[in-house]
Amino acid sequence: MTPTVLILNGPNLNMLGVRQPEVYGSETLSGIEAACRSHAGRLGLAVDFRQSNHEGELVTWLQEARGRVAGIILNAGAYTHTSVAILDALLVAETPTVEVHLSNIHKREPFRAHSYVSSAAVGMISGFGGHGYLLALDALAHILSAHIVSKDSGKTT
Ligand code: CA2
Repeated sequence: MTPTVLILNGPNLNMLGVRQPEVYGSETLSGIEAACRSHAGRLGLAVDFRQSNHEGELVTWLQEARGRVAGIILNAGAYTHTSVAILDALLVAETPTVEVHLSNIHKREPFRAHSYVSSAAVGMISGFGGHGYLLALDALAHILSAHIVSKDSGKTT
């Protein structure tokens, strides 16, 4: 069965391409979704792509990810910097997670430099615009293939 990657997007990311192109670029979220779907297909992965402006909905989707998806790509938007609830839900999910940000969060206001999500993620990609989602898919494909190899060889990682 084709492994599924859940790609979750937090508040205001539905406004991409409509406002603030100087910060977030001119790509729309549906353009990023289309690029993710074709890149994931090349990597042998399926994509479940979602966006919500509601913290609780993101938490519920992360809880439901446990055992259902092989990996998670998370751009929690502004909740990155505020949400212990999303961090806790990620810990519940126990699924390899790559954190993504369109902008370089270390080059902006100091409050954006701290992420609650990072401590539950395998790693973070920040500052490459929509291309960051494709880099995150590459990273997850690599992690998942390493898992399969280590399971087959009986070795633990
Ligand atoms: O760089 C990122 O991807 C962010 O996660 C985007 C969040 C921001 O709060 C984080 O610090 C970094 C904001 C997403 C808002 O997106 C908009 C897009 C167009 C117009 C207005 C907001």
